[in-house]
Amino acid sequence: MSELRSYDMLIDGQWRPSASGKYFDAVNPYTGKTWAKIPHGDETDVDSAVKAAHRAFSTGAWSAASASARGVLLRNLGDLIARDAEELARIEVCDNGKLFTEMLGQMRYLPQWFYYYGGLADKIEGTVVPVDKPDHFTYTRLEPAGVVAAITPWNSPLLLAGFKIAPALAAGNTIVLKPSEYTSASALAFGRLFEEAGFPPGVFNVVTGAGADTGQALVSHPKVAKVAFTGGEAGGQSVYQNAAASFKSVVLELGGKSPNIVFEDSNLENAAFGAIAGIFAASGQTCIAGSRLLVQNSIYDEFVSRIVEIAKRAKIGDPMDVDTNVGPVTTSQQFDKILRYIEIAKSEGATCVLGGKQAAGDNLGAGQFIEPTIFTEVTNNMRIAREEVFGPVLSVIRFDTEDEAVAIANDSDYGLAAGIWTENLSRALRVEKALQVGTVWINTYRALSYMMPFGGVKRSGLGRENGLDAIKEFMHAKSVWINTSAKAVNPFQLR
Ligand code: TXE
Repeated sequence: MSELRSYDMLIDGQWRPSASGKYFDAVNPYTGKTWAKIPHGDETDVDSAVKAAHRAFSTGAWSAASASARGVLLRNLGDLIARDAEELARIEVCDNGKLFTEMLGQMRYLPQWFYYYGGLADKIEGTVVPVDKPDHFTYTRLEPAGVVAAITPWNSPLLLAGFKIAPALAAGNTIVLKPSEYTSASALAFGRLFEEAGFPPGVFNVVTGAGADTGQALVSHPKVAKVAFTGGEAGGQSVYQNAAASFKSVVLELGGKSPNIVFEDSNLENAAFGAIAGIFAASGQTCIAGSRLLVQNSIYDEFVSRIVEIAKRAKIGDPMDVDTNVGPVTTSQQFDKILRYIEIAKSEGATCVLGGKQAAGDNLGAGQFIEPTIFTEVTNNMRIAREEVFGPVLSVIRFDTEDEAVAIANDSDYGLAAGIWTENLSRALRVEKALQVGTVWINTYRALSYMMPFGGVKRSGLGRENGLDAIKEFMHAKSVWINTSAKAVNPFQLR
């Protein structure tokens, strides 16, 4: 995008600058240049957006709409996302530097969240309970929580927003979205589609700004009922604490240090592709990165040679070029952090067999690139095996037995995902059962669907996104008791 763009925020169906008039820069990680100006929302803007969402929730067209009518609007929105997929993908690449092919794939898939939850909106039923109290008829009604704060990161901005927005709207909630300060533009472009789809004003609002001020003000706002967050551990902890102060419930999708386990009886070619896809896709900037590759001793050397050969062929360059395999790192902070971890790994005694530095060459824009990096002889107590790097850095760890592989895999503060590569079905199922994680991929990696629950255990988060149950994360059951007896009851007795 050549001209400098300027965006407004979406509050109560209106496009506005921030109350303070301040803007911050959206910087293209490939060119290093500012490509857009984004309003810096503060507490005043957050308050206006939450109040608008609260009004839309409690009065007016949205609160009066039937679940079927909400479903129609969600499906309309899905159609509009499909229509604008290319433009939305281009905006995201300008902001996060990930490959255009990946972001376009995400934008073409995103409508499915709105079709799926649009279809589910009018299929959420309460229950009649055969209660053990005579002369009572009892039922539950599932009600929306209220105003949902959706807080999203920079790596897959709109896709991860869709995980939250589609089920929350289907359930009848209203939304204030605060996208990452590094990737705000696609949320604002997405906001334009709500009016066109027919949503009443205030149902969907976008406030842009940083986490520590704008994000915190949103989480702490008394009229927010529920917080759905994807991001790093520190941000997640702060969100959890601030939400607890006002008794808000949360869904937290945080980081990972996922083990990708290759047994000697696997299809080595498939496993090698799976290992590479697990870490170098998206330059490793994904929470589900298979950053710990556990390889059985008997095939260790052969397998390392295979993955080094494949990784060497990766084409580093312009993320808009469809032939590029590895794009730039999204932020300068992230770039510095990855280089720091590479130095830590070297100082801890890991062997760098590929990469290990900033990439050099033509067609590398402003140069914010890290070479695909592979460390061997990593042990699970090293920091490179314990802490989330969020970059194209793979740690290869040896194991001898199945039990040892499971013990290493589970010896982590995180529990988001894991991969298992074996042709032995019994082994696959045994190991899957033993792994303490939210998702297991067997002979595949990084597969994702709106239909499959997604989330972590341990420090990887709380709650689940996607799938049938995700809609209930945004609802609560109201219990209704009806006395069907004609008799007067003793007022001093518990019924
Ligand atoms: O995430 P943050 P950052 C990991 C990765 C990365 C680290 C930090 O390891 O190096 O997290 O990345 C908002 N109250 N992941 O700093 O800060 C923030 O504005 C309210 C994992 O980019 O967690 C943004 O909108 N909001 C990850 C969102 O939270 C707050 C994806 C995420 O930002 C807040 C990205 C606060 N106190 C990085 N602090 C994944 N799980 O996919 C921050 N925010």
